[in-house]
Amino acid sequence: MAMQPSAELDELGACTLPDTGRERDACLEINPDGFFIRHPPSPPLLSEFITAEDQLFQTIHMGAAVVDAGKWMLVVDGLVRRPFALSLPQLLRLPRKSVTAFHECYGSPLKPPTEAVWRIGNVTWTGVPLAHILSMACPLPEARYVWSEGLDRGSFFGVEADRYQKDLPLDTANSPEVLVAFEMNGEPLTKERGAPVRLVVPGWFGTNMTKWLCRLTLEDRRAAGPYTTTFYNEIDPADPSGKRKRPVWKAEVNSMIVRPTPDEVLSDHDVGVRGWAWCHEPVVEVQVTLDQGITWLPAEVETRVDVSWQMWRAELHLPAGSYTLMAQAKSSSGAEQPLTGRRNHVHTVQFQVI
Ligand SMILES: Nc1nc2c(c(=O)[nH]1)N[C@H]1C(S)=C(S)[C@@H](COP(=O)(O)O)O[C@H]1N2
Ligand SMILES: [Mo]
Repeated sequence: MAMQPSAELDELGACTLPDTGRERDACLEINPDGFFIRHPPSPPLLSEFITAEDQLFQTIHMGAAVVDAGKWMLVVDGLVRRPFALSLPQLLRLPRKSVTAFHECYGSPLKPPTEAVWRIGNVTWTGVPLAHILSMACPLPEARYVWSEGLDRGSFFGVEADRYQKDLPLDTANSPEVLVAFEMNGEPLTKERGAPVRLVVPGWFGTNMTKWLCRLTLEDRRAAGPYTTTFYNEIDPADPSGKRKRPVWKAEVNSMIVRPTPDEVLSDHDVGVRGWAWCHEPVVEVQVTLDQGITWLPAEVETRVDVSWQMWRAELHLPAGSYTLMAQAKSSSGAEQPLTGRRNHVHTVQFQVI
């Protein structure tokens, strides 16, 4: 029989709350300080299903938190009946699971989302389902959002913040694939990935996956910090008035071409085209064109594993010539990549057959 949530907390020896803000004492320093991006390798180099740690992009707004794992704790509070704090050994005793998911950065929150940035990879995360942790706290009926806080602080393009803070609607927070994660690809998180613990929200843009996680607070409204207000709200491309904003939450349908590589010269007339496609929901169709979209040929799309990216392939027989290849993915609700002008527009690769 499943243990009652509070019995599980007692069994773990989880403590009642520390004084407000004491969880932040686990941050020893911010080092290096300031904005940092590790750019991803170009699409042809992302040919493996699982992206290795050293091939996966990194995005850090204010600086990397250096965390003392011995002092680290996760506070769960707000609109709950049983607020509590867990140490790292206590977290590691909870039931864990692994989820394979694409990992995508939305791109700069300072620029309009008109260009493709290819900050993408696909990895396996291991952690405790967030739903499990939330259920131990017995959320009150008025709770609607989970606010998450990171131990980092500082400034990002002139905007000061005393913490990185994001929010998730409670129904998303309770989906079984959302994790309070401590491993990536079977290894403990590195400092830059958010060690010792980060949030992972498969299918949602990376910005929602708070690194150096230290606090989860249940609230009845959205969070009001810079990372949920000033940054990471965009004009909803589906709004006919072009004014309505929406949070940068679910990743849109997208794809990229891995083979042929840009400007490749192929002597074989049988050309194998390969790429990845991904979306918060499964990708059901990919088509390719060699004539700017006048005629499209279907590609074969692999089934998704958890929330992974999906390989697609097309075998073409081509006479000698110069080619411009484009690929377009469609997701299960019928969303398609736009042809131009948007961060997820179709990828184009030019190559030659001789
Ligand atoms: N605490 C904290 N979490 C954060 C960030 C950050 O700056 N601070 N950057 C976010 C952004 S924009 C992205 S895309 C992902 C990147 O995760 P990665 O660096 O492990 O690839 O982390 C997110 N989580
Ligand atoms: Mo990002």
